[in-house]
Amino acid sequence: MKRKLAVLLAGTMVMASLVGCGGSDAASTETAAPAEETAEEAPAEEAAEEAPAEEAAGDTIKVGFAQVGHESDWRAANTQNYQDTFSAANGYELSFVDADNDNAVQLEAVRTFIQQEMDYICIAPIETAGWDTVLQEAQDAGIPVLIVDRSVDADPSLYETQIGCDMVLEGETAGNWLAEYLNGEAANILVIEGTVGASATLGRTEGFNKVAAEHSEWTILDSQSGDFTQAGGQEVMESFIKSYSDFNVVVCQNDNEAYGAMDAMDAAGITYGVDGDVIIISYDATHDGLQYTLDGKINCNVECNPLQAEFAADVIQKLEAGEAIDPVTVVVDQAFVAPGITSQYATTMTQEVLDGRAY
Ligand code: GZL
Ligand code: ZN
Repeated sequence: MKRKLAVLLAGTMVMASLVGCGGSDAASTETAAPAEETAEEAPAEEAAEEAPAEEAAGDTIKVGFAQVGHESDWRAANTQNYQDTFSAANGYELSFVDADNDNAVQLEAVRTFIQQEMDYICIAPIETAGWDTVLQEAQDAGIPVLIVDRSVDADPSLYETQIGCDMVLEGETAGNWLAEYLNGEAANILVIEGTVGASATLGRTEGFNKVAAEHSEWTILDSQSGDFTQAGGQEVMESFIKSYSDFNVVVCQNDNEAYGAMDAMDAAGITYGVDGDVIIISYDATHDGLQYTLDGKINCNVECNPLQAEFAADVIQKLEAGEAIDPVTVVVDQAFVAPGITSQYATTMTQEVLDGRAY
């Protein structure tokens, strides 16, 4: 229980920070916003004195991680990164639950972590909605919660921090690139969205639509959820092909959906990529997604780096030490385009760029 006292005292000073993530770049942190001091600022040394000697020695930290599932290559890289970071060698005991994209399973996993008296709980929320009650239960139990990867539509005082990419900016980047690439030409756009209600889906859609609204020559013909899976991408693309014949842009909200969409277009004899009839925009910039981009099959791929666990570990270490933490850590993104395309919004793919990627 003493650990939790140190934690509660520590969370009084807050700052926002940006962290670099470009796959192969070293993460850099700069303060993005001035520190907000709350009324009862507890000096860090006071909090540290509260921790008894044996805990200060750094015994194992028990972390429960309620992961979205295993729906995509991005998720697999994210899971591996958490398991590598929260290892026994690094002083952690990680309890990991793969919620298999099922909200009820994820909520149950968090409640189990509360019963097991975890020291910290990390949640990558499948959906933004429905979290207030269980977050209150965790807070009542004195267990600090970190919201990671995606975000929740809940009272921010119920969790310590949110770590993840700026999904709205990712959508805007995709839209801005398309406007630059089309240069005034008309676009009939189909969108294969991610999981319904996920902040990644909501943000990418909001950002892209914000740009689309500035282009009367663009029409978004349809958008349906492919649930961030390859099978989902293929199914949605197959139904789109049955309904629409005049589309020239397909936006896939992750690489696995793009692979499915490409399979469906191949089967229908529809060409895509830099030498095809259909422009493909994808998100995630995973290794295979960037290989397709290098091959000219995907025109533009907007990154979201899955290697985020060290930012979560940094927050936990700071809470353990009674230090100030940031309420939001934005994992900075970049974008990539196929060879032959130059863009103010994206890096042109080369084999060297692909070889330099960390995942
Ligand atoms: C993005 C992440 C999304 C990825 C998908 O941060 O939540 O979920 O874009 C993954 O690949 O399924
Ligand atoms: Zn325009």
